[in-house]
Amino acid sequence: MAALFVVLAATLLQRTYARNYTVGDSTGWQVPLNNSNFYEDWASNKDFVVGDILVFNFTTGRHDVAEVTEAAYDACNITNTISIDLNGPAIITLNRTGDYYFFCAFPNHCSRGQKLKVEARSTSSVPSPGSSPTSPSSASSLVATLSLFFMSIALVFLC
Ligand SMILES: *[C@@H]1O[C@H](CO)[C@@H](O)[C@H](O)[C@H]1NC(C)=O
Ligand SMILES: *[C@@H]1O[C@H](CO)[C@@H](O)[C@H](O)[C@H]1NC(C)=O
Ligand SMILES: *[C@@H]1O[C@H](CO)[C@@H](O)[C@H](O)[C@H]1NC(C)=O
Ligand SMILES: *[C@@H]1O[C@H](CO)[C@@H](O)[C@H](O)[C@H]1NC(C)=O
Ligand SMILES: *[C@@H]1O[C@H](CO)[C@@H](O)[C@H](O)[C@H]1NC(C)=O
Ligand SMILES: [Cu+2]
Repeated sequence: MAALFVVLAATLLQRTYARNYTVGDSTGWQVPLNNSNFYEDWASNKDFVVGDILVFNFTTGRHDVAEVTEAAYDACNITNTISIDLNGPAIITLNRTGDYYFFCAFPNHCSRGQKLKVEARSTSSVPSPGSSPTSPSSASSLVATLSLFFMSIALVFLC
């Protein structure tokens, strides 16, 4: 019974680690009308981790989602892309740590602000090959272990 609760608690915890984000929320993925920092602002208060999913919601044929290098991103240079998703909504899983650069490769959409940079950090549940024991993830691992412990205790007392 206790083992079942631990599994249940672990499942609940796990869900808090992989999140599904709709880029731009209700605005979706389009050329921002009045704020060219719109997507930067959208990302600024979020904490992305490996496993999180970005949903770029757009109408196929009006926009696209290209993953590009930092240099291409900074210059809005659409010549070369790492990958490109032409069909909306595009679903991209952040499957590695580090910076990701996206823009819409339609002419002038990037320069008008349809660009997004996110940084995915590692989690305790999905350690990256490069993470060391002194990395910040050890702190979140401790928090995860403690909350799992208290959640199991709480669940046992509830029954
Ligand atoms: C994330 O959102 C997409 C699109 O709405 C959906 O297809 C997918 O199942 C969702 N994934 C999770 C883990 O919630
Ligand atoms: C800016 O544009 C967004 C849509 O892109 C709209 O929802 C919002 O109301 C606009 N804000 C102002 C101040 O015009
Ligand atoms: C995507 O955009 C369409 C049309 O604007 C809207 O109906 C739909 O609810 C949006 N989906 C999400 C996940 O925001
Ligand atoms: C865009 O990038 C390509 C290589 O990816 C480079 O050859 C070209 O000069 C760049 N264009 C500009 C305007 O920087
Ligand atoms: C992440 O996903 C992309 C696209 O699906 C794939 O090309 C890449 O190999 C994946 N990277 C890792 C580290 O799994
Ligand atoms: Cu576009």
